[in-house]
Amino acid sequence: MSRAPPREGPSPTGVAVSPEVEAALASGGAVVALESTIICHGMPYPKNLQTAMEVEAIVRENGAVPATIAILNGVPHVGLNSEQLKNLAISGSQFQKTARRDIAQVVASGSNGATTVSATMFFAHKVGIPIFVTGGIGGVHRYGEKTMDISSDLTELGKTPVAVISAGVKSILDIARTLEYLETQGVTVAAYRTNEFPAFFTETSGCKVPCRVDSPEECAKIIYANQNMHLGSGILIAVPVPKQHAASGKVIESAIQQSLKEAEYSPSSLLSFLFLDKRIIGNAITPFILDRVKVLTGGSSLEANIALVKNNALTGAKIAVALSDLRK
Ligand code: PSU
Ligand code: MN
Repeated sequence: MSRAPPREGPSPTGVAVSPEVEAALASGGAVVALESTIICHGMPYPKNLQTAMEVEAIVRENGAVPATIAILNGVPHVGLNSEQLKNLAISGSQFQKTARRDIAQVVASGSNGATTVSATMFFAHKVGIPIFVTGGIGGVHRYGEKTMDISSDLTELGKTPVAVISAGVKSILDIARTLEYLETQGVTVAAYRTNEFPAFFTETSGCKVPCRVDSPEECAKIIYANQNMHLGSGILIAVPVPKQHAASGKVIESAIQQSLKEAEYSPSSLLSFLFLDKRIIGNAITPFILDRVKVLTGGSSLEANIALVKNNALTGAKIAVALSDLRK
Protein backbone atom coordinates (compact mmCIF):
# COMPACT_ATOMS: atom_id res chain seq x y z
CA MET A 1 0.00 0.00 0.00
CA SER A 2 1.51 3.32 -1.00
CA ARG A 3 1.00 6.17 1.40
CA ALA A 4 0.94 9.77 0.33
CA PRO A 5 3.45 11.89 2.23
CA PRO A 6 1.88 14.06 4.95
CA ARG A 7 1.13 17.55 3.74
CA GLU A 8 1.81 20.83 5.43
CA GLY A 9 -0.77 23.52 4.65
CA PRO A 10 -3.01 23.65 1.59
CA SER A 11 -2.43 21.53 -1.52
CA PRO A 12 -2.40 23.03 -5.03
CA THR A 13 -6.23 22.80 -4.91
CA GLY A 14 -6.15 25.27 -2.03
CA VAL A 15 -7.50 22.68 0.40
CA ALA A 16 -5.54 21.32 3.39
CA VAL A 17 -6.22 17.60 3.72
CA SER A 18 -5.16 15.94 7.00
CA PRO A 19 -2.49 13.24 6.67
CA GLU A 20 -4.93 10.58 7.94
CA VAL A 21 -7.61 11.46 5.37
CA GLU A 22 -5.02 11.80 2.63
CA ALA A 23 -3.65 8.31 3.37
CA ALA A 24 -7.14 6.75 3.46
CA LEU A 25 -8.07 8.34 0.13
CA ALA A 26 -4.80 7.27 -1.50
CA SER A 27 -5.38 3.64 -0.50
CA GLY A 28 -9.07 3.60 -1.53
CA GLY A 29 -10.16 3.31 2.10
CA ALA A 30 -13.53 4.38 3.51
CA VAL A 31 -13.84 8.09 4.35
CA VAL A 32 -16.86 9.97 5.68
CA ALA A 33 -17.10 13.77 5.36
CA LEU A 34 -18.76 15.71 8.22
CA GLU A 35 -20.00 19.31 8.25
CA SER A 36 -19.19 22.08 10.73
CA THR A 37 -22.28 24.33 10.67
CA ILE A 38 -24.07 21.75 12.78
CA ILE A 39 -21.26 22.14 15.39
CA CYS A 40 -21.00 25.96 15.31
CA HIS A 41 -24.61 26.97 14.66
CA GLY A 42 -26.71 23.89 15.37
CA MET A 43 -25.79 22.93 18.93
CA PRO A 44 -24.56 24.73 22.07
CA TYR A 45 -21.12 24.21 23.66
CA PRO A 46 -20.11 21.77 25.18
CA LYS A 47 -22.72 19.37 23.74
CA ASN A 48 -21.54 20.29 20.23
CA LEU A 49 -17.95 19.22 21.00
CA GLN A 50 -19.06 16.04 22.74
CA THR A 51 -21.30 15.15 19.80
CA ALA A 52 -18.64 15.97 17.18
CA MET A 53 -16.12 13.75 18.98
CA GLU A 54 -18.60 10.91 19.46
CA VAL A 55 -19.64 11.07 15.81
CA GLU A 56 -15.99 10.83 14.72
CA ALA A 57 -15.49 7.88 17.10
CA ILE A 58 -18.55 6.05 15.68
CA VAL A 59 -17.23 6.51 12.14
CA ARG A 60 -13.85 5.05 13.20
CA GLU A 61 -15.39 2.12 15.13
CA ASN A 62 -17.21 1.16 11.96
CA GLY A 63 -14.12 1.10 9.80
CA ALA A 64 -14.05 4.53 8.14
CA VAL A 65 -11.97 7.69 8.57
CA PRO A 66 -13.91 10.84 9.60
CA ALA A 67 -13.18 14.08 7.74
CA THR A 68 -14.74 17.11 9.40
CA ILE A 69 -14.64 20.07 7.02
CA ALA A 70 -14.28 23.77 7.95
CA ILE A 71 -12.44 26.89 6.78
CA LEU A 72 -9.70 27.94 9.21
CA ASN A 73 -8.11 31.37 8.72
CA GLY A 74 -9.16 31.34 5.08
CA VAL A 75 -7.88 27.82 4.36
CA PRO A 76 -10.44 25.06 3.71
CA HIS A 77 -9.53 22.04 5.87
CA VAL A 78 -10.64 18.45 5.29
CA GLY A 79 -10.00 16.41 8.44
CA LEU A 80 -9.48 18.31 11.70
CA ASN A 81 -7.26 17.40 14.63
CA SER A 82 -8.71 17.44 18.17
CA GLU A 83 -7.33 20.92 18.85
CA GLN A 84 -8.99 22.33 15.72
CA LEU A 85 -12.27 20.56 16.51
CA LYS A 86 -12.28 21.96 20.04
CA ASN A 87 -11.59 25.49 18.81
CA LEU A 88 -14.44 25.17 16.31
CA ALA A 89 -16.88 24.03 19.01
CA ILE A 90 -15.89 26.76 21.48
CA SER A 91 -15.98 29.51 18.84
CA GLY A 92 -19.52 28.55 17.79
CA SER A 93 -21.26 31.31 15.88
CA GLN A 94 -18.03 33.33 15.63
CA PHE A 95 -17.36 31.01 12.72
CA GLN A 96 -19.30 32.38 9.77
CA LYS A 97 -22.06 30.12 8.46
CA THR A 98 -20.59 29.27 5.07
CA ALA A 99 -22.72 27.98 2.21
CA ARG A 100 -21.43 27.73 -1.37
CA ARG A 101 -22.11 31.43 -2.03
CA ASP A 102 -19.92 32.44 0.96
CA ILE A 103 -16.83 30.29 0.26
CA ALA A 104 -14.88 32.78 -1.89
CA GLN A 105 -15.49 35.65 0.54
CA VAL A 106 -14.46 33.64 3.64
CA VAL A 107 -11.29 32.40 1.90
CA ALA A 108 -10.42 35.85 0.48
CA SER A 109 -10.76 37.54 3.87
CA GLY A 110 -8.83 34.84 5.72
CA SER A 111 -11.81 34.22 8.00
CA ASN A 112 -13.11 31.20 9.83
CA GLY A 113 -16.07 29.45 8.21
CA ALA A 114 -18.41 26.70 9.39
CA THR A 115 -19.46 24.85 6.25
CA THR A 116 -23.11 24.01 5.57
CA VAL A 117 -24.21 20.98 3.57
CA SER A 118 -23.65 22.77 0.24
CA ALA A 119 -20.11 23.96 1.08
CA THR A 120 -19.17 20.65 2.74
CA MET A 121 -20.32 18.71 -0.35
CA PHE A 122 -18.26 21.02 -2.54
CA PHE A 123 -15.03 20.40 -0.58
CA ALA A 124 -15.70 16.68 -0.09
CA HIS A 125 -16.06 16.23 -3.84
CA LYS A 126 -13.00 18.39 -4.54
CA VAL A 127 -10.78 15.99 -2.58
CA GLY A 128 -12.57 12.81 -3.68
CA ILE A 129 -14.82 11.89 -0.72
CA PRO A 130 -18.13 10.45 -2.04
CA ILE A 131 -19.99 10.10 1.29
CA PHE A 132 -21.06 12.77 3.75
CA VAL A 133 -22.98 12.37 7.00
CA THR A 134 -25.04 15.10 8.66
CA GLY A 135 -28.22 15.57 10.73
CA GLY A 136 -30.63 17.35 8.44
CA ILE A 137 -30.26 19.24 5.19
CA GLY A 138 -31.77 22.57 4.21
CA GLY A 139 -34.77 22.65 1.87
CA VAL A 140 -37.60 24.73 0.49
CA HIS A 141 -38.85 26.93 3.32
CA ARG A 142 -42.50 27.24 4.16
CA TYR A 143 -43.96 29.93 1.86
CA GLY A 144 -40.92 29.32 -0.35
CA GLU A 145 -43.13 29.85 -3.39
CA LYS A 146 -43.33 33.51 -2.30
CA THR A 147 -39.92 34.15 -0.71
CA MET A 148 -37.84 31.89 -2.99
CA ASP A 149 -35.97 30.86 0.17
CA ILE A 150 -34.63 27.54 -1.08
CA SER A 151 -31.46 26.20 0.52
CA SER A 152 -28.42 25.96 -1.73
CA ASP A 153 -28.09 22.43 -0.31
CA LEU A 154 -30.67 21.39 -2.92
CA THR A 155 -28.92 22.90 -5.94
CA GLU A 156 -25.60 21.50 -4.68
CA LEU A 157 -27.18 18.05 -4.54
CA GLY A 158 -28.18 18.62 -8.16
CA LYS A 159 -24.65 19.23 -9.36
CA THR A 160 -22.21 17.50 -7.00
CA PRO A 161 -21.85 13.71 -6.97
CA VAL A 162 -21.74 13.17 -3.20
CA ALA A 163 -24.11 10.93 -1.24
CA VAL A 164 -25.54 12.76 1.77
CA ILE A 165 -26.81 10.68 4.68
CA SER A 166 -29.36 12.66 6.70
CA ALA A 167 -32.50 12.19 8.76
CA GLY A 168 -34.51 13.96 6.07
CA VAL A 169 -35.59 17.57 6.48
CA LYS A 170 -37.27 19.28 9.38
CA SER A 171 -40.91 20.12 9.28
CA ILE A 172 -39.86 23.79 9.71
CA LEU A 173 -39.49 23.39 5.95
CA ASP A 174 -42.00 22.54 3.24
CA ILE A 175 -41.17 18.86 2.85
CA ALA A 176 -43.37 18.14 -0.17
CA ARG A 177 -41.93 21.07 -2.14
CA THR A 178 -38.40 20.10 -1.05
CA LEU A 179 -38.93 16.67 -2.64
CA GLU A 180 -40.36 18.27 -5.80
CA TYR A 181 -37.32 20.53 -6.04
CA LEU A 182 -34.93 17.60 -5.57
CA GLU A 183 -36.69 15.79 -8.41
CA THR A 184 -36.25 18.83 -10.65
CA GLN A 185 -32.55 18.88 -9.75
CA GLY A 186 -32.22 15.21 -10.70
CA VAL A 187 -31.26 14.08 -7.20
CA THR A 188 -31.63 10.40 -6.30
CA VAL A 189 -33.66 10.32 -3.08
CA ALA A 190 -33.70 7.05 -1.16
CA ALA A 191 -35.16 6.26 2.24
CA TYR A 192 -33.42 3.75 4.46
CA ARG A 193 -35.60 0.80 5.55
CA THR A 194 -38.82 2.79 5.05
CA ASN A 195 -41.09 3.92 2.21
CA GLU A 196 -41.61 7.38 3.66
CA PHE A 197 -39.35 10.40 3.72
CA PRO A 198 -38.49 11.09 7.38
CA ALA A 199 -39.01 14.52 8.98
CA PHE A 200 -35.87 14.71 11.12
CA PHE A 201 -37.37 14.55 14.65
CA THR A 202 -40.05 12.14 13.51
CA GLU A 203 -39.89 9.02 11.34
CA THR A 204 -42.73 10.04 9.08
CA SER A 205 -43.69 13.06 7.00
CA GLY A 206 -46.61 11.79 4.96
CA CYS A 207 -44.43 12.03 1.82
CA LYS A 208 -43.50 8.88 -0.11
CA VAL A 209 -39.99 8.42 -1.51
CA PRO A 210 -39.23 7.25 -5.05
CA CYS A 211 -36.73 4.66 -3.83
CA ARG A 212 -36.29 2.46 -0.76
CA VAL A 213 -32.98 0.92 0.35
CA ASP A 214 -32.56 -1.75 3.00
CA SER A 215 -28.83 -2.24 3.49
CA PRO A 216 -25.50 -0.37 3.35
CA GLU A 217 -24.53 -2.59 0.39
CA GLU A 218 -27.60 -1.52 -1.55
CA CYS A 219 -26.74 2.15 -0.91
CA ALA A 220 -23.13 1.55 -2.00
CA LYS A 221 -24.33 -0.01 -5.27
CA ILE A 222 -26.40 3.07 -6.08
CA ILE A 223 -23.45 5.38 -5.33
CA TYR A 224 -21.20 3.16 -7.44
CA ALA A 225 -23.62 3.21 -10.38
CA ASN A 226 -23.94 7.00 -10.07
CA GLN A 227 -20.14 7.31 -10.24
CA ASN A 228 -19.69 4.84 -13.11
CA MET A 229 -22.24 6.63 -15.25
CA HIS A 230 -20.81 10.05 -14.42
CA LEU A 231 -24.28 11.34 -13.66
CA GLY A 232 -22.65 14.22 -11.84
CA SER A 233 -25.60 14.68 -9.49
CA GLY A 234 -25.88 13.88 -5.80
CA ILE A 235 -27.74 11.29 -3.78
CA LEU A 236 -29.80 11.86 -0.66
CA ILE A 237 -30.13 8.88 1.67
CA ALA A 238 -32.71 9.60 4.34
CA VAL A 239 -32.37 7.58 7.53
CA PRO A 240 -35.25 7.93 10.02
CA VAL A 241 -34.48 8.88 13.62
CA PRO A 242 -34.30 5.71 15.77
CA LYS A 243 -37.76 4.93 17.22
CA GLN A 244 -36.73 5.28 20.85
CA HIS A 245 -35.42 8.81 20.18
CA ALA A 246 -38.20 10.12 17.96
CA ALA A 247 -39.72 13.23 19.50
CA SER A 248 -43.45 13.56 19.71
CA GLY A 249 -44.64 15.02 16.44
CA LYS A 250 -47.26 17.17 18.18
CA VAL A 251 -44.79 18.71 20.64
CA ILE A 252 -42.32 19.51 17.86
CA GLU A 253 -45.00 20.90 15.54
CA SER A 254 -46.33 23.27 18.18
CA ALA A 255 -42.78 24.43 19.03
CA ILE A 256 -42.14 25.07 15.33
CA GLN A 257 -45.39 27.04 14.97
CA GLN A 258 -44.47 29.14 18.01
CA SER A 259 -40.93 29.81 16.66
CA LEU A 260 -42.25 30.79 13.24
CA LYS A 261 -44.59 33.23 14.96
CA GLU A 262 -41.72 34.71 16.96
CA ALA A 263 -39.69 35.13 13.78
CA GLU A 264 -42.80 36.80 12.32
CA TYR A 265 -42.58 34.20 9.59
CA SER A 266 -45.80 34.57 7.69
CA PRO A 267 -46.62 35.24 4.06
CA SER A 268 -47.61 38.86 4.68
CA SER A 269 -44.49 39.78 6.66
CA LEU A 270 -42.23 37.89 4.27
CA LEU A 271 -43.53 39.78 1.27
CA SER A 272 -42.07 42.96 2.72
CA PHE A 273 -38.94 41.34 4.10
CA LEU A 274 -36.56 43.41 2.02
CA PHE A 275 -37.59 46.58 3.84
CA LEU A 276 -37.67 45.33 7.40
CA ASP A 277 -34.33 45.20 9.15
CA LYS A 278 -35.52 43.44 12.29
CA ARG A 279 -36.96 40.37 10.58
CA ILE A 280 -35.13 37.11 10.94
CA ILE A 281 -34.62 36.13 7.34
CA GLY A 282 -32.16 34.56 4.94
CA ASN A 283 -29.53 32.29 6.41
CA ALA A 284 -30.41 33.33 9.99
CA ILE A 285 -33.82 31.64 9.95
CA THR A 286 -32.60 28.02 10.26
CA PRO A 287 -30.34 28.57 13.33
CA PHE A 288 -33.03 30.76 14.95
CA ILE A 289 -35.80 28.20 14.61
CA LEU A 290 -33.51 25.35 15.71
CA ASP A 291 -32.57 27.23 18.86
CA ARG A 292 -36.14 28.22 19.71
CA VAL A 293 -37.46 24.69 19.13
CA LYS A 294 -34.74 23.42 21.47
CA VAL A 295 -35.78 25.86 24.24
CA LEU A 296 -39.52 25.34 23.71
CA THR A 297 -39.20 21.54 23.88
CA GLY A 298 -37.14 21.76 27.08
CA GLY A 299 -34.06 20.38 25.33
CA SER A 300 -35.71 17.17 24.12
CA SER A 301 -35.30 18.23 20.47
CA LEU A 302 -31.55 18.57 21.08
CA GLU A 303 -31.34 15.05 22.49
CA ALA A 304 -33.23 13.66 19.47
CA ASN A 305 -30.92 15.67 17.20
CA ILE A 306 -27.78 14.18 18.80
CA ALA A 307 -29.17 10.63 18.67
CA LEU A 308 -30.07 10.85 14.98
CA VAL A 309 -26.71 12.31 13.96
CA LYS A 310 -24.95 9.40 15.68
CA ASN A 311 -27.25 6.91 13.98
CA ASN A 312 -26.52 8.54 10.61
CA ALA A 313 -22.77 8.29 11.33
CA LEU A 314 -23.15 4.57 11.97
CA THR A 315 -25.08 4.02 8.73
CA GLY A 316 -22.81 6.35 6.72
CA ALA A 317 -19.64 4.59 7.87
CA LYS A 318 -21.10 1.20 6.89
CA ILE A 319 -22.02 2.55 3.45
CA ALA A 320 -18.51 3.99 3.03
CA VAL A 321 -16.96 0.60 3.89
CA ALA A 322 -19.33 -1.19 1.48
CA LEU A 323 -18.43 1.28 -1.29
CA SER A 324 -14.72 0.86 -0.66
CA ASP A 325 -15.18 -2.95 -0.89
CA LEU A 326 -17.10 -2.62 -4.16
CA ARG A 327 -14.28 -0.67 -5.72
CA LYS A 328 -11.61 -3.26 -4.85
N1 PSU B 1 -30.90 21.55 9.41
C1 PSU B 1 -30.68 21.01 10.62
N2 PSU B 1 -29.54 21.33 11.29
C2 PSU B 1 -28.59 22.14 10.74
C3 PSU B 1 -28.81 22.66 9.43
C4 PSU B 1 -29.97 22.34 8.81
O1 PSU B 1 -31.51 20.29 11.11
O2 PSU B 1 -27.56 22.39 11.39
C5 PSU B 1 -27.73 23.50 8.78
C6 PSU B 1 -26.95 22.67 7.75
O3 PSU B 1 -25.60 23.08 7.75
C7 PSU B 1 -27.61 23.05 6.43
C8 PSU B 1 -27.93 24.52 6.69
O4 PSU B 1 -26.77 22.88 5.31
O5 PSU B 1 -28.35 24.56 8.05
C9 PSU B 1 -29.01 25.03 5.78
O6 PSU B 1 -29.15 26.39 5.98
P1 PSU B 1 -30.06 27.28 5.02
O7 PSU B 1 -31.47 26.88 5.33
O8 PSU B 1 -29.74 28.70 5.40
O9 PSU B 1 -29.65 26.95 3.62
MN1 MN C 1 -32.11 30.28 2.77
